[in-house]
Amino acid sequence: MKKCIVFSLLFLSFLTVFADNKPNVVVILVDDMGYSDIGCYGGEIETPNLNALAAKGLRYSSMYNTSKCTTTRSSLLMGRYVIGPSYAANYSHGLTIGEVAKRAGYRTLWSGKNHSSIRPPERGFDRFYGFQGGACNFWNPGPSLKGGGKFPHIKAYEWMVDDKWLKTYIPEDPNYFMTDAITDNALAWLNEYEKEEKPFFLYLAYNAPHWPLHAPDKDIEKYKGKYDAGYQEIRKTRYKRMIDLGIIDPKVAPLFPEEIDPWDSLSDSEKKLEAERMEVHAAMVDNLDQNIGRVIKKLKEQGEFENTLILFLADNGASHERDKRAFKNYTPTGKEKMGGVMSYECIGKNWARVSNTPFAKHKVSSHEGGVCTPMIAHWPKGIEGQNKWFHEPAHLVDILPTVGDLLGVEYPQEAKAIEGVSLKPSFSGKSLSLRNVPIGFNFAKGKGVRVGSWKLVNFGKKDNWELYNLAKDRTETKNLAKLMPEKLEDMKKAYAFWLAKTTEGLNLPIRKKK
Ligand SMILES: [Ca+2]
Repeated sequence: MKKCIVFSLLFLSFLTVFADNKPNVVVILVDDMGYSDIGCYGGEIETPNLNALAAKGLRYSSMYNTSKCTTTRSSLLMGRYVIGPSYAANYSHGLTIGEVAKRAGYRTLWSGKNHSSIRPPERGFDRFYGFQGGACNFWNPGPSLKGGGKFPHIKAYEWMVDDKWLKTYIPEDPNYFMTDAITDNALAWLNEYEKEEKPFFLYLAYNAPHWPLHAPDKDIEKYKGKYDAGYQEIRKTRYKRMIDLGIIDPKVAPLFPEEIDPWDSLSDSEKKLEAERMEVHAAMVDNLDQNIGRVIKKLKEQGEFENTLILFLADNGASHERDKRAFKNYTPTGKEKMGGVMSYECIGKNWARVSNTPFAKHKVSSHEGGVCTPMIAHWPKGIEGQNKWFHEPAHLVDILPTVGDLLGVEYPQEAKAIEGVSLKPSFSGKSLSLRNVPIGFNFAKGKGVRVGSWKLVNFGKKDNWELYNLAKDRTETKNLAKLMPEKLEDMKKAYAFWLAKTTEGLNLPIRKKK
């Protein structure tokens, strides 16, 4: 540890000289969003700000997460694979991404969702606004309406607001909307630290478009009628748009068999409700894009945009969860305003599979629809070229080593080794370094490993592995397990190796399910 401290002190002494060259870093993580929801990945949802970042930056076609909120968010924090279903993690084995940035003398800021068991101010973050848990009512995360009254509040999580921990949080502002509030806090910090010499690391951890489906009326209004054509038509249209935009090659990425209920089997009232659900989902993504636009505007006003690395990605694929409208002790009357504080809606499995077009499955699956996320990297001073794609597989455990690499922080050897590799070579179109452990997946029923173009995957079946060559079959449509038994065995060994490396020496505490 002494070496590291000496190194850090030496590094800090040079920091003032090199401060101008060090980029700011903004990591934007969104929640339960499908691979093709945003415009620059083929979606019909209006996302002009993200599209502009993509047009001037770099898009990743095979970026992976862990298929679930809490494990993704913990993996991003620690630069290691945190696996499920026990939500077990050990945060004492190394540095958080905030601690890495802090070692480089950065101002470290985190606004939004946590969903790990650490407390951000104790683990490298100067400032934190947000909540410790998973899902919230976007209009009011507290346990009751202001002034009292029942409503679908999910769970009252611990919050930090204005640098104080609160057991629950009922906002004073009658117009409070969480996506806006997460941005407001981040912008206030950027104003507060504008004159400061040191660069900043900002983690914008949004919880949209996770259920419940909540959005401002003006944003929902834009999407009225847009989903009336139903699951099959919207999915086909998306797929065609992805081909037309050159995002996928239909020869190697056929549309995965749909596994979706026929739209025509729904009654008129069911169709209306289903279409409205997707309208609000679209509004939530649109609203996210508007908020990201506010951050971009601020960076431009402050003259920081050119030397800020912005990474945008999702924590898992679109969610199939909770098709039913009733929630715990709250049963809706059916008259609640869609998207409002009293409503509790989810897109459900059918729309989730549309959101994840052209891939298979959804959140918690290790198939591509669960684990593959869009990712945009934008950094005019650090990324060569514009409107580029990077096709090698990468995983969000790579983000911490990327930040360490860019900021010049040596990861302490005493700590459990990080498992990702730096993404910096991708910024100039070069291959990533060879990995010590392959990219792997394990959450509940989902298991998998990716080595080169090969992927082994299983969803809930005992030793019933599927094998795919993603170079020829990007959408996992041709299972080669029976045709290629030797390859299958090799990949099973790779998965076992990954699982052993991921868990070794951590003495993971197992959190019992309540
Ligand atoms: Ca999530």
